[in-house]
Amino acid sequence: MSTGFVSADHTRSLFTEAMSQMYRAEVPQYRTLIELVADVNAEVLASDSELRSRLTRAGELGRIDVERHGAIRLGTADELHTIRRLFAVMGMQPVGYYDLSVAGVPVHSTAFRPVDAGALNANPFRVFTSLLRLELIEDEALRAEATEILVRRKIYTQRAIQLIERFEDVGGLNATEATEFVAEALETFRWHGEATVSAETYKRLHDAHRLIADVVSFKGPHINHLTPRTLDIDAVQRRMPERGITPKAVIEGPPRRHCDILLRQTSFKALEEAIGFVGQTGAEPGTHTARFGEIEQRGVALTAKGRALYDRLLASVRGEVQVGASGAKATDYDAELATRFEELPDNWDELRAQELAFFRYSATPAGIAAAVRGQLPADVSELIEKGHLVFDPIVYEDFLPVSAAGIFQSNLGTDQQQNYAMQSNRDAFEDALGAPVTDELELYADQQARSLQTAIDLLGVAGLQLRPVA
Ligand code: OOG
Ligand code: NI
Repeated sequence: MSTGFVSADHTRSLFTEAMSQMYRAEVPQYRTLIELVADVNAEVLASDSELRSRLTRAGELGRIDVERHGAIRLGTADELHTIRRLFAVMGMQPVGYYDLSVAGVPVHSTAFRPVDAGALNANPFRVFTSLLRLELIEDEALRAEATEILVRRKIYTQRAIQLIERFEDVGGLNATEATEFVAEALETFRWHGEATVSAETYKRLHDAHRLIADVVSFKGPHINHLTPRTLDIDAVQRRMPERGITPKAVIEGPPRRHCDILLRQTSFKALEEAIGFVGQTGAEPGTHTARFGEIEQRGVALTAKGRALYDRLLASVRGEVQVGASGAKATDYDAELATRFEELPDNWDELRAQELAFFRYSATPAGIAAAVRGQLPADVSELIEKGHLVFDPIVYEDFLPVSAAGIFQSNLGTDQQQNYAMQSNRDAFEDALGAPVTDELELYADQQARSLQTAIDLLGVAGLQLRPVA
């Protein structure tokens, strides 16, 4: 029986498109960036047939052109609670907890995203969502003032709330409601050229931390950047200046490799945007710098073991070479990064055999044919060797806290490196959210295990050792 509901995937796709259109109008450089990324992706796909067939097998090829992540920064627990309900309408759930206060940014965050493979391939739209930690504002009077400003604002339209409630009550939205919901939800993310505070208040908030001013001074959590996925981030980084865009000095994350791992990201400097402050009389408008452009390249998801190795190698490079704000030592950093990462195997077989990364297994037609004749080896590695089983990397769908901090910082200015003594506070975050965040490693492990089980069922191998050991 048809419910008359559209799928959450459909609503999310409509929303992604609407957001992209809005951002295109708001930030002209975004359009330029999208064009550059599309050119580079087309070139890579034309020249790298191995990558093309891998993406095709994974069902990922179709999503690359629409793949985006956005970022927003919220001010209160209530705002975070409602955003969870809003994203749920679009099939997006909170995955992962990121504490950025360790990097001097007074927020903690999660990523709202689809979780199952079908939904991810339909449209993997994700939003890195941060909550300001007001308790990290030292000046008590300023903290109280910021809190008071934030509790007064309403970042969701009344109609958006009604449609969220309708979704929760009946379990879905029809096509008309979904379209209306997208338009209403979009309002929350719109840029507003008028601040809700005076220039003097803005300055005090800004002096405490630029990010505090960005969250507290405005009507809502304007979308801060919208990031396309490229298949060759080095090429895009190199070619940005040809199109009048200046990237940050280094690419965050792992070095360039044959087997891409996790996530590499780069961004270009924030825009300076004109702002009208409350009570402003002079002809000279104020300005605010927050929004920027970013691109990303995604690779295989690492297991806990692989991730520990990644974290150790990255920390050793960062301990050795600090890149200055002007880009000093960027070349040293890149060279050191490449050298240190030689310790992490750069071929798929080793990454799999050493259980450093997650893979999706499938039975080959030859394997299935052989299974009919019986007598397949009951060992994953042997099945792979004989061509009965193949494995493909599972793409990393999440974020990296060190990279995120680097992205935040390059766009906040360099004088803002601050150390917060206070502990991370995941419990408070989840309380505000009204739900626990999902552990991303469990999602990848589950996907790997299920793919292997399906392949084994198809091959009819009994008593097979399930762990993919060497
Ligand atoms: C979020 C920064 C983090 C990423 O891609 O790691 C981020 C922000 O600036 O609000 O977007
Ligand atoms: Ni980002």
